[in-house]
Amino acid sequence: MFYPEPPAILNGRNLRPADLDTDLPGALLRTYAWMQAARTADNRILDLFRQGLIRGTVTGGQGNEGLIVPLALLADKAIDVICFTHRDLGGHLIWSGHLVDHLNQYFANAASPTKAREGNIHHGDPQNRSIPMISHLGIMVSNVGGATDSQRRLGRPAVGFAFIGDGSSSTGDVHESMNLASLLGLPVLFVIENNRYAYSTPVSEQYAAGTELWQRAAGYGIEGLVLDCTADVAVNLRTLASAIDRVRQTGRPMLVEARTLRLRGHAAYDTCDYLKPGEADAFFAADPLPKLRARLAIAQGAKLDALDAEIARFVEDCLTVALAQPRPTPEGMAGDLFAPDAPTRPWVPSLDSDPGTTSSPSESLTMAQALNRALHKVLAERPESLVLGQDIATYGGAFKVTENLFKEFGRSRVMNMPLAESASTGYAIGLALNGHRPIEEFQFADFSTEAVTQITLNAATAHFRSGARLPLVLRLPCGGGLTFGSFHSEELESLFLSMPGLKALYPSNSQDAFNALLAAFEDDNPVLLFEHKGLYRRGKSPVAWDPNYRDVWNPKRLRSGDYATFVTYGEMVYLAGEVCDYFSGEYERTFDLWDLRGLSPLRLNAIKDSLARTHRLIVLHEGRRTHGFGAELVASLTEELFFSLEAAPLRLGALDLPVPFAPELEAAFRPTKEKVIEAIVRWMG
Ligand SMILES: Cc1ncc(C[n+]2csc(CCOP(=O)(O)OP(=O)(O)O)c2C)c(N)n1
Ligand SMILES: [Mg+2]
Repeated sequence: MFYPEPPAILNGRNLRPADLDTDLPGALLRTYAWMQAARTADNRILDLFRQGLIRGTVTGGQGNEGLIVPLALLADKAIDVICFTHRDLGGHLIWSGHLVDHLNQYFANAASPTKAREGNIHHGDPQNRSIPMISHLGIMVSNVGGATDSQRRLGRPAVGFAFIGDGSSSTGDVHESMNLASLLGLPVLFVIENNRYAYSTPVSEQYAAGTELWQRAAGYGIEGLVLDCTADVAVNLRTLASAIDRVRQTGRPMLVEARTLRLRGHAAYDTCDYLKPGEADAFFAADPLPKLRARLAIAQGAKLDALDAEIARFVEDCLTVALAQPRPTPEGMAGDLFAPDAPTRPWVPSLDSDPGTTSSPSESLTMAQALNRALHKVLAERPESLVLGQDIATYGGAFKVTENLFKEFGRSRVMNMPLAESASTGYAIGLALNGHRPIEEFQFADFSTEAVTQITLNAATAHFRSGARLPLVLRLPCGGGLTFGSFHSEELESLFLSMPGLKALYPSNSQDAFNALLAAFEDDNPVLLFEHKGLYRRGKSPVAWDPNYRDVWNPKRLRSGDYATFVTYGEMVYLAGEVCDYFSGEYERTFDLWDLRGLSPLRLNAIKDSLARTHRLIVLHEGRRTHGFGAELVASLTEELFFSLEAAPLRLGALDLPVPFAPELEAAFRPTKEKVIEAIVRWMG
């Protein structure tokens, strides 16, 4: 790619607080040059959108340069963490890359930072700690907290920058994240870009306590301040420099409300007819860019005209290059959904971690104990690991799976989290994006619905969008049969796995649970680990160090038979075993019984071979039947073998109802041995 040479002044991407004392005119000129470059590029992008050369939408940063340019110049691009939002082109230009790279993103060229898989300004530079945004505002704020904490854990005195619009300041994630940052002591500068409107909605319809958004800081026990970014740029540079320095030194978060502008409405298509008479004119009158220019013109005179012309030429040259770039092709798209297989870790080949202690080759453990041992092993052997969740520290978790870990590994590795599943998951995502490998426990799988955006739209799509690796294990105590009712009994695999980019394991015994935790931990993708609550203490079974622990991604044949192929997973494995006993005893019919174990990606070849031999398929799961995971299994298993089948596939699951509470009702809702036998007898005719 040819990169046009930028004007010399744009080769300087940094300002240090000392520069403001030693050479304020030079610092202001550099700030002006970047503001002008951002404005020129934003204006040209708008033109090209109107000409139909840019698709999607264009949400310009015109008017926001007085905030984003000083801040990006002052940040330490070598260690700090940032997530720009949709008014921050100027920040992107300063943080990393060349204007052509950023234009490639707008044009959705093959060479775009998202390989044209995301549009508009939804890109970042994960390798340089610029976290790509997703549309869902507020969601990335906790990611910044996590990645910044990761930097600090690695001994780097980083500051994180999290941007929030006046509108997005109403999202739950922003509140969860500011509270979390205060609780954990995360050095994040939260910046509210208050441009008075969220699309057409004024601040007064976002926040009942007036327009002083910075005052929210007090509610989280953090410092807050307000900054008029339309006023004196020199003052703003100094204020931002001292806020950044304060966050860097104290390690505490801080909230800045930046009063800024949105000169071109919400987006290119915005008619702006909701503005009051004269309001648009007032915005233009407050524009910090011409004001700064007028100030500099006194000393610089005609030199500024030359600089503007040079910047305009540079932007045009970059546009010419970007417009000539190849379009993307679908090649490689499917292969980029998941990060490639990660190397295995050099585990101590024993259940324990101390090579000196020779643990017995196998121990009899409950599934909860097996998971506890695996977590212990991971924490002991992998410094990049940490465990987080509600009540998991001294209490050891609602199901005591994390018992004693806190005592040994302490608060920095075994972290109690507040009731804030979305921000906690977002924090874990941020840690993972920066190279840590968090394991998050949801108290009950049900509460993961609080974090659906983080899990399905943010974490699951990260590799596809940006090539980033996101090693994250989400432990989900799931399933019913325990009289816990609708909100503590769900099976959520079909909800989550209908979205691309998540891996999932669902072990049914202690050995598989131990193996699954290691396999999930090693994976460079978000992995859902379904743990059926009814299996935590169903009994003890032998667990040994298994060098083939990754085999847990594959289905396992539990019994051999020839009448039908019987596929299930989770707690239903035990029920299915009893059903197999019944049919071999009463009907002399044997089933090839499979424990699926890996739910995503599906590896079905061995089961297909079985079906090619038996010609009959039974699929059983605990979750609801309609839209259930069994529908996918039946379709995937039979589509190539359809004409060899001797019976219609039998798909068994729960009733299509919320999980009812009373044991009598729950028994009617869930598959039971009697009901499964009855259904199979009917099916056999
Ligand atoms: C959670 C969420 N809801 C709705 C939207 C759709 N939307 C995109 S931008 C926008 C307005 C955002 O306003 P604000 O946070 O003030 O940022 P601004 O656009 O003013 O910079 C809305 C509602 C979204 N992106 N995210
Ligand atoms: Mg706004």
